[in-house]
Amino acid sequence: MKRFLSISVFLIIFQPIIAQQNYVPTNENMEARQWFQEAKFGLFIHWGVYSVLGDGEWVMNNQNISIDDYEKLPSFFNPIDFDAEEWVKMAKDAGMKYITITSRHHDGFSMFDSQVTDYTIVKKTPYKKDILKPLAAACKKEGIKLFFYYSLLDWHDDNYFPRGRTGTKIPGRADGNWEEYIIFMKAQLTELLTNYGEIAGIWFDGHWDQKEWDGEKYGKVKVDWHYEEIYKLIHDLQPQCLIGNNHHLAPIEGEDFQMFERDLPGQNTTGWGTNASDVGELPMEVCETINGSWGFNLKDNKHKSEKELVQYIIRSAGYGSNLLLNVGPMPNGEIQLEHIKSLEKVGIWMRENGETIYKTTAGPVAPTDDMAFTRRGDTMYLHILNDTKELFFVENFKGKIKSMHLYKSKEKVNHKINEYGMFIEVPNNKKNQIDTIIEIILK
Ligand code: JFZ
Repeated sequence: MKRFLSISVFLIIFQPIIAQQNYVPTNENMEARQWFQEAKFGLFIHWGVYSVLGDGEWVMNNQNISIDDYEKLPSFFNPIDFDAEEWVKMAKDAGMKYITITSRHHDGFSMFDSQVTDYTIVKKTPYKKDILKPLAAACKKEGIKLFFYYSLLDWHDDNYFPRGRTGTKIPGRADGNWEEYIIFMKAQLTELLTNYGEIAGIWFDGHWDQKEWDGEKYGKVKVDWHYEEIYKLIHDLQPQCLIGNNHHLAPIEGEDFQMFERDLPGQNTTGWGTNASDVGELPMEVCETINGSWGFNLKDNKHKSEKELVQYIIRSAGYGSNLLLNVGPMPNGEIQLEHIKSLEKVGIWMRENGETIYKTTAGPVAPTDDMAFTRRGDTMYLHILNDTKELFFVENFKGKIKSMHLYKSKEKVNHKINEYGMFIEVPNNKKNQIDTIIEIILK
């Protein structure tokens, strides 16, 4: 009895996350992972009825807007200037290989035609049209892959109960049934994976809402997310579909890639991010905003510069990771001009230098504030991002070098390797403000 008790106590305290057990990715899935690993750059889109208020996608929680009041928003959402082709072309011209769009965010509003709820863009907005449909068609036409972001957390549905740590002050929420909520999510995921052709991946978010928090650290997860069933459902419907989950933990069985939110892999600069010890073996993706917000924010003018954006692509690639760069379209369906302009500049850089990014893996030395390495076969690219000295030092560099020259101009670069690392001589007038790329061919 005592033994039984301690086992049950153990199970309660360390409630395991039950994952898709004995998951063996199919060949299609392994190929998709390879494609993903090589793609390096994608567009994240946070778009929902919240854009009407111009205060980010968390506005319902942040302003404690009641269920009744928030339900008025869809009637103002009429994105007559939305043009899926334009978005996809913009992404493609920026050098992006895929798009990840919010099909349903924490506000619980479905941006697609769903039969299992009335709270959808088709049934509740004057626009009346599914936006994922034309987006899927445009992506297919342009050879861009499409991922759906899907929120596990829901501030609107009563069946999201027990409620999590967020949205607790939103008036008008009632108690509901968790198992019904799981059935609902599975039905919606089935729709998303049946009605839009091939879907490259599902990007889950919201797991952390159900983690206990004592003000300093997270505790156990309060609910059973049924990941085993959900992940299996997705892989049964579309085996190549890559599953990622923004839970900030080590990968759970059944997942196909690992994401890092506003954080380079394993850095945990936010404090609530992923620890270095939880960085797994799966393909990686870093996500970041183009200004300071995910959803459209009228007052956010902290637009990142071309230098910051390009350098973040390089730093991510230096960890072997993709960058998923976010824009939050406006309620009229347009993307802010500032962001279109930024992406155009990034696209020019990628056309000139993409060879040093796409299809590369992490280099021999981990990135520092001043540099990042990428590598393809015997060719390595040293990206000098921040250099004030004419003699650039790379610590711990080992390896036999056949030749070293500036990328593109092919001018020879002098270097010396000793037991501490490598010294590289780059005259100041040969340096580039954003990135000085040195091509190193190994023996
Ligand atoms: C999540 C979302 O809440 C956010 O709206 C956006 O979609 C982003 C990409 O992902 O952001 C988070 C996730 C977790 C925490 C904070 C923000 N957290 O654990 O504190």
